[in-house]
Amino acid sequence: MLTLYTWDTTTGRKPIILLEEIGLPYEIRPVDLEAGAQHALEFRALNPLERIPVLVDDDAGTIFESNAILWHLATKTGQFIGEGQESLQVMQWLFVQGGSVAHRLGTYNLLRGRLADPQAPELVRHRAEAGRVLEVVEALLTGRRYFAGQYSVADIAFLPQLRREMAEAEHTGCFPALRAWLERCMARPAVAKGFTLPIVATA
Ligand SMILES: N[C@@H](CCC(=O)N[C@@H](CS)C(=O)NCC(=O)O)C(=O)O
Repeated sequence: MLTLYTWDTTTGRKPIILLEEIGLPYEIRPVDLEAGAQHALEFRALNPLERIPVLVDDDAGTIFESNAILWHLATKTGQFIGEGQESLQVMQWLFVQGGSVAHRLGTYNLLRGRLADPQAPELVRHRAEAGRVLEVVEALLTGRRYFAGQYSVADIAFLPQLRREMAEAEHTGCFPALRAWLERCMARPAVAKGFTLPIVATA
């Protein structure tokens, strides 16, 4: 059995999308971050970092860190992991997303919501960093349909944050290749379901 501890956040949606793609049965255990459930003793026993998502795989053990969960499920099932050099690219983009892009887009999103002055120096700096990320992704997707050639967990890793970012008015009319990629991904039933599935206890 696969049990996913998660919540309705960009990071928390990633493994749901993949679980919907691969079609293995799984259960959801909501971890209400607003209520502080991530600090509960039982949850800390699963992830001492007190962060969602966490996957408990009865066949393999407990794993946290969203992109590690994606990698685990993809290698376990042999799906969405790429072949040959594509697989190397999949791993590369997982590390890039988790190691720097998540932080850059996440920090910018946070500051945008907090700082009223659009010219606040901190906001300007982070807008530039986020913009650089979006330009790199736009250039990449201008030459290919998905991050690593075929649709893979690399796309799933980037999807929730890039979807949120593209919904911002400031990007209206920009990044056509990124938007086309987003539409391709959103047309997949598992992706659409992964974004809308209620995060409620399923067992
Ligand atoms: N790099 C981690 C980030 C995990 C993370 O920051 N999760 C957030 C929700 S998106 C969380 O659990 N926050 C709880 C808290 O801040 O107390 C991953 O990809 O899994």
